[in-house]
Amino acid sequence: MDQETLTRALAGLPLGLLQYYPRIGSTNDEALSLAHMQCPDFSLVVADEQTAGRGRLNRRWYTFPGTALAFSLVLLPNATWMQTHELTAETFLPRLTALGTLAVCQALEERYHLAARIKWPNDVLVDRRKLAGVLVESTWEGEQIKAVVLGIGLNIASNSVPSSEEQLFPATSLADCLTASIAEAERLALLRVIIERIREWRGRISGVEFIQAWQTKLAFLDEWIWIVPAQARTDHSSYAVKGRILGLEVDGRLRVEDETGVIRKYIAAEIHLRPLSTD
Ligand code: BT5
Repeated sequence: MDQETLTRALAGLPLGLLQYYPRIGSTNDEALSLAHMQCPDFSLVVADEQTAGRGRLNRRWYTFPGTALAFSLVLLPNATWMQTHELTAETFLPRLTALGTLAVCQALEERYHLAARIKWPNDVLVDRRKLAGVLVESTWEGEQIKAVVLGIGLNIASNSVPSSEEQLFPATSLADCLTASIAEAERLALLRVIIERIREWRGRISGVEFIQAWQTKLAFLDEWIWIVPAQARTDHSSYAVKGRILGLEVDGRLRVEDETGVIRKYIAAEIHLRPLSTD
């Protein structure tokens, strides 16, 4: 990949700036500094390698040279947008994470007929293995969100997958899912479709159809799984409880039934999900 092939592959998309880096710390950091410098809406940073890629709670995200997609989009949620959609910051940011995961799922389905699913809140799974992760970060001015950075990492080649000791959850790559090697042009074509889907859903992010589309893509829907509190150090924590995923609230909280039939609603920061068995 280089700036020229990237520019060509994304021609016609309504991007602000388009910046390519062969190697960078984190595309989210670069996008956040562009946002601080008041870059135009829908600016995009793409890298072929990240040396300090990160996930949630400052966990590492590995992007080995030329093996994956790693990119960050700057979205400017202007006041009109927020008001029109009657969304508060609490309900807005989870939807942006969903915007990323949903766009990735739809792009994978469209291009390769893969049944990709969202492991709430921010992972994309294929065959119950993690293929992509989404990290949303934001900058604020007082009570107002100034800019949102939507970062996506997606494993393309088999050697994009970190060693099993580095995987919090079993991981995979597009090449492994398709049992084929993925050409450079295909990596770029997939990037284009993901960005197109983000652009389409972005304008409809407040509607019920967005929540419905998000819900239909949920992994483990109607299944009993482990609900692990976010503070627990291990997945096998004695604090983990069994729950059955029922769906989503309109504000993006996950609705879960516990073993006694009580229905609980969780926000993303409170829990993570693990299947009962890893078969
Ligand atoms: C995520 O966090 O899954 C969000 C990842 C977002 C990465 C993108 S790349 C572009 C942009 N720039 C950045 O710096 N970040 C974004 P989380 O759910 O917290 O998962 C992190 C965990 O995933 C780690 O602790 C590892 O166990 C695992 N992991 C790391 N690299 C991986 C990879 N390439 N494939 C699968 N799992 C990985």
